[in-house]
Amino acid sequence: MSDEDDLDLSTLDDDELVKQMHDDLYDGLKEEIEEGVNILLERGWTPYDVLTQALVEGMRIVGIDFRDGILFVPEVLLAANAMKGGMAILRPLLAETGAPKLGKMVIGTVKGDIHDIGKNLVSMMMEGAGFDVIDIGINNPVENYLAAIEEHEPDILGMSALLTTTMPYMKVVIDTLKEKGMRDDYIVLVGGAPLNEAFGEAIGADAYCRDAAVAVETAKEFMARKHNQL
Ligand code: B1M
Repeated sequence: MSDEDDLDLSTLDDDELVKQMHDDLYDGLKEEIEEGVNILLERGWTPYDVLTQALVEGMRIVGIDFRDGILFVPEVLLAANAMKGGMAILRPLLAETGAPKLGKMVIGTVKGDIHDIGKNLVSMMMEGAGFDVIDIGINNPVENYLAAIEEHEPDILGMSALLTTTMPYMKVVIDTLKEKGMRDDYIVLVGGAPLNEAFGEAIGADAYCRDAAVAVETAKEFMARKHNQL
């Protein structure tokens, strides 16, 4: 057993614990991440602060070393699994606001893309802000989006893409909506690390959302405009 295994997370102060959680996320230690999340919550941290400062920041560090060839897919998968363990604890807390329902969103990651952490985070934050969210998962061809919007009749269609090779597929979905004369029935919001505002505009989305908090604000703004038009 290494020293690391013996470490009692509850003896660390907040800063040390958050740093340790970044290391534990890097090492894919799901149980330790879950324990760290619980300790921070017990210390009075808000779920949002735990999410952004401990988990999202930890994943940002993982992303840098993945990009630089220091970490590989198996390790990153373990890190993602640990992150999801922490997110599972936070999800009900973020959704627990009791806010009145603001609208409905269907969201999914586009075809060819299996990244889902960012999308899940957006779903959590949208739920927390009072939206009904129907998450159709990863690797979605246009047919899946069409089926989901037909079934659930959302106000908002959200799409996520993390790869430069999959982000153009968002345009396929939007163009299909246009062909079917349905484009203007939905607020289309897009997001994902390789996107930017210009891309969102070029493909005909209503808005590009840099992160989950921006997605919530943007969704609220568009819903307010929609209600004013009715
Ligand atoms: Co992948 N991967 N990955 N990966 N992966 C990236 C995206 C990459 C940038 C890493 C790198 O090289 N630096 C790179 C893409 C390069 C490029 O396209 N230019 C990459 C690559 C290359 C790959 C593979 C091709 C690797 C391989 O197989 N050789 C492969 C592709 C698989 C596929 O999809 N077909 C692959 C696989 C994987 C794993 C499976 C190992 C794992 C995913 C696990 C999972 O998601 N369940 C993984 C991970 C974890 C990453 C990184 C490290 C982290 C992504 C993440 O979860 N970030 C990523 C590096 C990076 O992004 N810097 C990387 C944390 C998350 C909270 O942020 O997803 O950006 P993000 O979401 C944010 C915002 O973008 C926004 O809000 C979120 C919350 O604030 N947002 C939205 C996202 N979606 C939104 C939707 C909205 C609104 C806002 O709708 C309204």
